[in-house]
This record gives sequence, structure tokens and C-alpha cells, in this order.
Amino acid sequence: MKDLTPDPKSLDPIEIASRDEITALQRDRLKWSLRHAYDNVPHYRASFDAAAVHPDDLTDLSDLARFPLTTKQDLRANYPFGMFSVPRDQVARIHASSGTTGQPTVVGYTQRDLDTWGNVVARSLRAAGLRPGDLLHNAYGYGLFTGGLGIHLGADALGLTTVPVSGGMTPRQVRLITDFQPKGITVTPSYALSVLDAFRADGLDPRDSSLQVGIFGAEPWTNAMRAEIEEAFDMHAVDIYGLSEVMGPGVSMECVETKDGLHIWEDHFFPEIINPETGEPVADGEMGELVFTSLTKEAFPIIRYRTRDLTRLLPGTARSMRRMEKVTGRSDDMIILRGVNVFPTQIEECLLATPGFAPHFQIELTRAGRMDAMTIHCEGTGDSTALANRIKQSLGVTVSVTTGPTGTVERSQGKAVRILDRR
Ligand code: DLL
Repeated sequence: MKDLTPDPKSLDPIEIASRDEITALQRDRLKWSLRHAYDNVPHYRASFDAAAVHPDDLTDLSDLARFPLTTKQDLRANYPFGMFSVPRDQVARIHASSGTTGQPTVVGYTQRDLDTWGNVVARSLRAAGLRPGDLLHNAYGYGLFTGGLGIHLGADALGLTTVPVSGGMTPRQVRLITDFQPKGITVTPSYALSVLDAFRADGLDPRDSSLQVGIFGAEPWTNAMRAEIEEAFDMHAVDIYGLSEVMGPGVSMECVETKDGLHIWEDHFFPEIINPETGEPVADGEMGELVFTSLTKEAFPIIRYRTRDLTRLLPGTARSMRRMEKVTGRSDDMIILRGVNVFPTQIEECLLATPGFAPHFQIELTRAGRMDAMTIHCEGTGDSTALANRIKQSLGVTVSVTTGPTGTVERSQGKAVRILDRR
């Protein structure tokens, strides 16, 4: 794999500013953001008043903990535009979450917000090793989902040549990669595996492709999966994180030279980790639920938003901004099987550590009488008993494993559906 470390001179100065500088900027911006939300969004005015806090109460970053948390329920209750803080005609773009688990969550951006978004995604793509003029194959879905259009904004801002292929039509993805010779690909890790299969189905060795870096996010994936993908494609695999409610892709990004977790672009998004049960902040380094406050967003300021994503905060390395560890999973995706907590990422690690299996899997939950049961559906010629034993040893749960030929496990063209809950 080629060394793709970006030229330090190409970075935004704030990416490598001193902590004092970053903190001072955050304090100023946070005051503005709280005031903006309070003055313009009835929900925030009511929730701050109910908690007896006022934007003027913030003198230090630690005062933020006194402000109320915001949940997805709050956003749904204000569907569609109730959380917008500028007149509707100043909103330049609308995106929405898929709404597979209920009403969609609608978010808005002013033109300045779109510029900010382009800027943080450009930073992210640069951190992945892309440079102006490089060709990018963007296979994140275009549409209400923020993946396709969010990456596109950043690619334009960085000066890349973008192929806006979106998700789906997998054989065409292979043909375009072969013909156009992109340096980078942006895609969900699960869909990257489908593209990988399609390469092999065409009798092509993916290691011979032009790809030097894959920028994977929108769903949890493990370091074991990173190793699998890097080996299969002979390219770097780096992690990009984000969520619509906070912006979209580009809230945080892993640097290609270190691959040690994701630097949060803290000049725009202020992170906290809370104890998911009590809602109290925990210290950096401790695991918990990630909470974000936007510092510069105009159309849709978001204050202390509970992401449901579990991770921890770590100090900066390749950049001064703090890192978040690779997300273990969403608290909503945590399976409690006979009293034991299990995340799909833990199953992924066990699967990839067991020889003979393809990296595709789904977890089916059933209930016989009062007993919950978990079946892992996978593909390949691996030994099912060996996988079940590994899961028993590392996670402490007894599961069944089924395995079949290629194509047995349902494929996604975007975010993988890992859990089939039939209880
Ligand atoms: O998934 C934005 C995005 C697009 C990120 C493309 C990266 C690349 P939503 O559809 O609103 O936005 O879903 C957000 O997806 O709260 C996490 O649970 C999950 N997620 C996103 N990135 C990662 C990641 C986009 N790198 C939700 N690792 C988030 C783990 C991720 N989970």
C-alpha cells in the first residue's frame, strides 16, 4: 500500500492548532449556538426554561452539562420543520433519515451550513490521503440520505474529480472502477463487500484495481473487517463517521497515516460522552454514549444530541482535535440475549477470526417459549461448530450457526441489516 500521508502544509491551521486555541474558539461558538437555538427554536426555549438554564449561564465549556439533552423523540415531535431556526426560504437543502424505525427525521442547511459541511468533508477526504485532482468513486446513496451528497460537497470543495455513481447496480460499479481508474472509493463497508464479490464474479483480482483508499462509514465495522478489506483490495481502509442530525458524513474522520480512531472536527461539533443510564457526563477515556452540540450550524442547531452511539473520547494524535474510538455499535442494536449484552460488531470479530467464512452475516433472533435464541447466518465452508465455540468463549453466549454458499446472506446496497428480530 502506498504512503498517502497528506502534506502538513495542506491542512487547515485549526486541525493542528493548540488545545487552548481550540477551546477558546469552542467557548465563543458554543455561546453563539446556545443563544441562536434559544432565540429561534421554540423547543429549545421551552426545554432550557424547564431546566432553568439560560444561554448566558455558560461561561465555561463544562457548563454545557447543565443544559438539557435532545433526543430523536424531540426531533420527531417537531416534524417536519419545527426545529429549524431560520425562515424556511433561507433553507438551501433538506435531508432526512430513512425513517425505517418510525417517522423520518428532517434536517435543514443554509448555504453557509452547506459550505461548512463541504469544508469538513474536504478535510476528511484529505485526511484519507486524497488530493486535488484525484478521482473519487462515490458509491454512497444519493438522495435524502446524507452520504452521497455530503461526500459530493466535500469532493467538490477539495477539488477532486467525482464519479457520482451512488449505490446499487453492482456489476456496473466494477466496470466503472476498472474503466475510470479511481484512486478512492466512498462506500459503506458492507456494500464494499458486495462490490468485492462482483469483482471476483467477473474473474478480476480486486488487488489489481486502481483503488488506493476506501473511506468507509455509515454503519459500524471492526478493525478485523479493516484487515479483511485492506488485504482483499490492497488499499487503505479508513473510517468516516457522521449523522444527519449533526450534519452528515464528516463529523469525524480517521487519518490514513495513523488509523487510530476518528478525529472529531471539534471546531464545528462539540462532543461529550454520557452514561447512557444516568445521562451524566463521564471523563474522557471512559466508554459511554456520544452526545454532540453543533457550534456553527445556522438552519438546524442541535444541542446535546444523544446519538445512541457507544464509544469513548481519546486525545489527539495526527491532529490536535480529540479522537473517538471506532463505534462499537448503537445502544438500539445491543442484543440482550439471556442477560448477556451482544453487539453485531462482536459477532463480526468472531466470524472474521474463524477460517473459511465470507465476511457477510446476519443475526436472527427467535423465541421458543420464554427462551430467546440467536442464530448467525453466514456463508462459506468454515466450521460452524468452531464459530459457535469462539462466540461462546469470547462473548459467553450459546448461538447456532448456519452457513451456505455465496449469496445466502441478504446483501445491502447501503447500510447492512444485521439483526432480524423475529421475537
Ligand atoms: O450514516 C452519515 C454518514 C454517511 C456517515 C456516510 C458516514 C458515511 P445517518 O443515516 O443519519 O447518517 O446515520 C447515522 O449511522 O448515528 C451511527 O449509528 C451510524 N454510523 C455512521 N457512521 C458510522 C461509523 C449517516 N463510521 C448513524 N461507524 C450514526 C459506526 C456509524 N457507525
